[in-house]
Amino acid sequence: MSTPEPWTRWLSLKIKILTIFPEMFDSVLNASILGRAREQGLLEVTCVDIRPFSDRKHKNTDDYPFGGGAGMVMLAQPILAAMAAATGEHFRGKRIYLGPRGTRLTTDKARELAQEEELVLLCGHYEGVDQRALDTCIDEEISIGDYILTGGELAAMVLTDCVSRFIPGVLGSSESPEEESFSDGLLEYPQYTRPREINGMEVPEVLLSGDHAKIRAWRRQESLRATLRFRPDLLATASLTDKERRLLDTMREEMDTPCSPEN
Ligand code: 21W
Repeated sequence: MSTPEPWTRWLSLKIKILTIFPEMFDSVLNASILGRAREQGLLEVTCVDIRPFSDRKHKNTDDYPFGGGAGMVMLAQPILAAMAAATGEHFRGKRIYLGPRGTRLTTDKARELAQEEELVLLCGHYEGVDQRALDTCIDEEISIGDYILTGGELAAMVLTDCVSRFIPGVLGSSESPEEESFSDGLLEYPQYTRPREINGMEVPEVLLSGDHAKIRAWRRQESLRATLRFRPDLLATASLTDKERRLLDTMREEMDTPCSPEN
């Protein structure tokens, strides 16, 4: 057993997920980094099944939309009751609805949500949720991107995963949530591990040199190259030195030059 880091006691995030499909969450929350974070008590995630809160005879959670149209709408009553049970009397946190019209989830938003004591995530399913439930028990509506899912459950898992990385101690002590793609506005550099050669492909020599200044410079250069190639839009807002901007100009010229025996 390793010695616990000093922060294991004083910061933890509680997340309650309101859903009609609690079983969808089991494998995701128990595996890998999230599973470890929960074992360490850094993250407390519980799923609240909405269905038992329904006061209808067959515990229905949805009904036909007033005004007609395709699909079903989730009932306000079981959601309001489940939310009341999840928040109790002295709730101090944020109640979030995962929905396609919400504001887009970003790294900044995830960092901000990790500062909360408690989050309640409401997952809709089918064609959505009775607006009166959203109006009275939701603080914020969040979407994970411009594509249509079948429900909010996968979005709640994405949000839980990406918020958890900002809880101190969740990542190993050598990893930082700020050193990843997007945090400094650039994409990540390519990585290599053993063996040194596979199918005739070698690991870039500099990574074997042991010269850490040279390795850092190479990685920065390759981050710039990857960003130029895959997400050139990010370069407009990345903080770059004049030297780096000149390097990018050279890379752009190389990209525009077709490969031929003459050049
Ligand atoms: C899809 C719910 C479409 C509602 C009014 C008139 C949560 C999501 C979801 C879903 C509709 C997220 C309608 C990105 C997503 C989610 C299911 C709209 C049709 N309403 N982030 N017609 N994309 N999706 N219903 O889909 O719950 S976060």
